Amino acid sequence: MTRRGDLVRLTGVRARGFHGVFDHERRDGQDFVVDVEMHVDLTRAGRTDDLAHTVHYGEVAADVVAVVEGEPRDLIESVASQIADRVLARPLVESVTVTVHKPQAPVGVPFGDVEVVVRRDKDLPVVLALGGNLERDGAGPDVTLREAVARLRRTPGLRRLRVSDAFVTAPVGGDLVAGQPDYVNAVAVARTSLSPGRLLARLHDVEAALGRTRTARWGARTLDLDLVQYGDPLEGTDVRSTAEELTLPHPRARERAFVLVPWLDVDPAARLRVGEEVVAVGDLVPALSDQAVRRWEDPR
Ligand code: PH2
Ligand code: MG
Ligand code: MG
Repeated sequence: MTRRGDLVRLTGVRARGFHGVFDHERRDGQDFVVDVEMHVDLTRAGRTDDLAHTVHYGEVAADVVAVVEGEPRDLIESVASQIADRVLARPLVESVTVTVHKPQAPVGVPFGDVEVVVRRDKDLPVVLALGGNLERDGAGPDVTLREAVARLRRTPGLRRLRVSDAFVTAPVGGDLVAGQPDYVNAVAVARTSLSPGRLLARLHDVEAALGRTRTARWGARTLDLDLVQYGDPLEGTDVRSTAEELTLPHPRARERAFVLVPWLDVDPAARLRVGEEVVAVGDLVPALSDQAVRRWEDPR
């Protein structure tokens, strides 16, 4: 996947602050000028004309001013990195460059400007569920899952991918899945700088490349890649969304042994947000013992 060059750039935000190492800087204050450059996928905002699909530059400017006018710091480096952290906390921002200028700095000789530049990428944990129950070109779902993992590993912006064992699971979904073959399921955990929407688009691309067709909802499939959780619920960085195209956390994960058992396999400390609570995945699994899940064994 190529990184698009879409940006939102806000420059010259000016505010008074009391940052600096010298007493007179702490006492008298001075102006700081800040530029913020944000990588945001603007495809959707451009198409829909909807502010919800981009970052609100007015809110970003208010964040900048709050940091500049806030707790005095010795270094503009730390002012810049505080601003970067706040900007990155916005769900759609994938990376940010913050420049803090200090045009009245006590440099001691005539000078034009002094500035520091910090660049930060988003880095959040994600949980992905993999599944499939149809052969593809004569190869079983286990082979398709391995190929999917290889493609996920090659995805720019997705790092440190770790995958559970594969599990053979009975189809869950009552009448909707009646008569379907067993599934092979696995869970991958990774870190990402991609926004939820961009990550989902990548999952759809990998599904399509590996033979997924979308006919009946919950129809048998070669490959299903679902985004289960984005961000860390213990740190409050998880994204919650009720949007139809991407509901986060995955609304049915909590009741599906075919997701929770592999997740626990790859991360015994796994936590899932359930409403306002954050629960240990290990505490959810015992109630699901009626769902058949067994570790897949390579027949070769
Ligand atoms: N996926 C479904 C519906 N039912 N059952 C199992 N065992 N595994 C799945 O991956 C699965 C399912 C819809 O995504
Ligand atoms: Mg699914
Ligand atoms: Mg899906």
